[in-house]
Amino acid sequence: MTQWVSSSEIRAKFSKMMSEMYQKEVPLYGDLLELVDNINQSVLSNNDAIHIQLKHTGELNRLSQERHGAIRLGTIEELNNMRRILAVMGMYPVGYYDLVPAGVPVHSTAFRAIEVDDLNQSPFRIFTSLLRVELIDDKELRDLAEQILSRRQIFTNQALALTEKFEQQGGLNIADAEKFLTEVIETFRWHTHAPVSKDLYMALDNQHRLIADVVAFKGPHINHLTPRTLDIDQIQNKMLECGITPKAVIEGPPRRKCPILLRQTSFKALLEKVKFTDHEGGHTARFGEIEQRGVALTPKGRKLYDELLIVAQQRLGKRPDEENAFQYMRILEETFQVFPDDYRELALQGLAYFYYFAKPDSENGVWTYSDLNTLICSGKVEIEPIVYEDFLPVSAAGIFQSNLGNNENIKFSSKSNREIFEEGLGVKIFDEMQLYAELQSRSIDICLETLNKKNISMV
Ligand code: OOG
Ligand code: NI
Repeated sequence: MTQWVSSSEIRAKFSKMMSEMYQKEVPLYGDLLELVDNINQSVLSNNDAIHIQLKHTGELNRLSQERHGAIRLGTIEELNNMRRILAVMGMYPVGYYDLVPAGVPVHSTAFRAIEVDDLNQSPFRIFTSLLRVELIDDKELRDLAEQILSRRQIFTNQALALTEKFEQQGGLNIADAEKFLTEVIETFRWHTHAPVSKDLYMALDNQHRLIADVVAFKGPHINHLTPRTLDIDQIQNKMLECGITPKAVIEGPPRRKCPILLRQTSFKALLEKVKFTDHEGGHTARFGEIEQRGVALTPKGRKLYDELLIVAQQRLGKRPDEENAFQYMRILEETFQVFPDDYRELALQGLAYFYYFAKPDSENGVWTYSDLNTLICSGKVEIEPIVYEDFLPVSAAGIFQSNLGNNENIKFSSKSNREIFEEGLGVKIFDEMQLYAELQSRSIDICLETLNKKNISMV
């Protein structure tokens, strides 16, 4: 029987190839990687608790691998084929993010692995946005944009053919997998030649930089890659020293003893030369980003997070920028004081998701779900945070905007359209909350089973 290469292996290789390509295309990203690696090493050697926690949850080995990248697509057909291609690498759409209310004319999902073992083999994700071309208000320009997009083919024939082969056979052999990767990477490459005139580029850019970034180029160049850091504040402060200009503020929750969800910052997109069909010009789109991940929140915890974020932003009274960055961070920290900053408390109050582990126990009794808090408090059960693998719409909008120039005050009047997005994908989007809840309950089942078995054998 033919041996298929595992999807996780293909994904790990892909992530590595993307990183190599992006370091060549954007050398500053290589400098950022070096900085991240140095700081991760120093945090690990100075903080035993973090070291043990990462080891316990299987995250230690994946730390130095890439975490995520992002692309922007132009049509439903592109989205559909992207979904098929990423499925070959074991990446599935998780979470729906509508960025239109935040003034960014896209809706998005993140393709990623779902099972813990697969995530630990390669956590690579691609935040994938679909441009809402229908939101271009100038009809003539909109028609032109649609025409240009409908004509382009962003995948090579071989990439599509091998994807079909995968779908038919249920896998790819080594030679096909290698070929698949070299073909697929072409879709994400940067092109210095743009297939539109400079005037058209300017007209698109005038509507929104994002529209130009999608419509004026041959394909969805990867626009950033993001390694995971264990101390994002240190990096934010050190970036300038290293000749890298950071965005004004870190997106997401404030610094805490027990990190929650996701904190992100980036260096600003660089101006790159572009050859349009008639003249030379420039385009800024590609940047580097860093993320620090914390525990995944339950719907109850997430509600509290969203509420507190709004309170903090209202207290600041305007969009966070260079001038008020320090003030915003202070307000954010003050506002989040009411969010418990202790893992046990987060678990007891049902605010975050955890893995549950049985500790050796000698007491009789049959434990059930309702005893969990008692078991945690008496030390019979230990918990470790389940890391948040997804994204945050407000933060994502902040990342987009810091790299798209200043047309951020545009208000698009359109409703969220998850159904259209899913129809384009051709599959349903996974609900991230459900995935975390399942992980937690699986670990609780095993934990209780272990404890109860011990009790029975003691009798
Ligand atoms: C995607 C921005 C969102 C994140 O980490 O939240 C994102 C983009 O700029 O295309 O990557
Ligand atoms: Ni990102």
